[in-house]
Amino acid sequence: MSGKPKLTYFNGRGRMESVRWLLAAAGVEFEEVFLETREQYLKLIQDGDLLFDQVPLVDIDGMKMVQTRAILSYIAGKHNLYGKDLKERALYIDTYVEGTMDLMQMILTLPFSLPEAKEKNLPLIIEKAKNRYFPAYEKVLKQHCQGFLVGNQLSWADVHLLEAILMVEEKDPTVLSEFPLLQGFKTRISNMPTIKKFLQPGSQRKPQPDDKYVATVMKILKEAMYYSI
Ligand code: GTS
Repeated sequence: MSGKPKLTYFNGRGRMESVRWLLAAAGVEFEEVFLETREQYLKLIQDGDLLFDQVPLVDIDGMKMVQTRAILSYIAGKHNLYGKDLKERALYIDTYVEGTMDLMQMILTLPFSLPEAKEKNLPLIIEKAKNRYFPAYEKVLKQHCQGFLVGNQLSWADVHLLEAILMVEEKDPTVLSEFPLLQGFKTRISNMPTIKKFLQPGSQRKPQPDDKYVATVMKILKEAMYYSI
């Protein structure tokens, strides 16, 4: 075994994309196994690798971890991206990450929605980004004045917020126009060497989900994954 974390998921963003982002930001190389068939997924269940019969699955430091938040907290803690004390973790980093997760979750589920729900929900998501989430992070940056959301160094909260900003900008490129501090934040964090590398073409960052990705996930999980958000 190479010692590199091994990520098992579909060949697309989904819940695993934030894990890819965080490992990349920490400068950690990782391997990926892509699920292409239902048999592969059933075998993971049979082998006892999926505690709740769900992916993401990350093989790291001799552990087979499931549950995205648990995986992300472990990586953040291991690589000094999780604040300097309990207060920084709970009051700030966990809180900010939960906010960006709520925003990202709405976008992640969009491709699995029925066409009419998709049409209705996209403007609502952008409206929420502009009126709820981005004003909150703009305020934090204004009050904190350190260039980062928490403390004076990069944390999981910054990496997660940048991922969320880029996801929303793919849907509405003007979304940051009213948020000057977030614009500066985006430029600064995007230019940190490990993150800059991850943003280059050819990295393990995944593209926006297309119909093929949605069909593969649905074939493997055999679920009618229609969400009504
Ligand atoms: N809370 C879990 C996490 O965050 O890891 C949820 C994981 C989850 O629902 N995974 C889906 C799954 O394996 C795949 S996806 O939503 O990430 O595309 N579902 C199978 C099932 O039977 O629930």
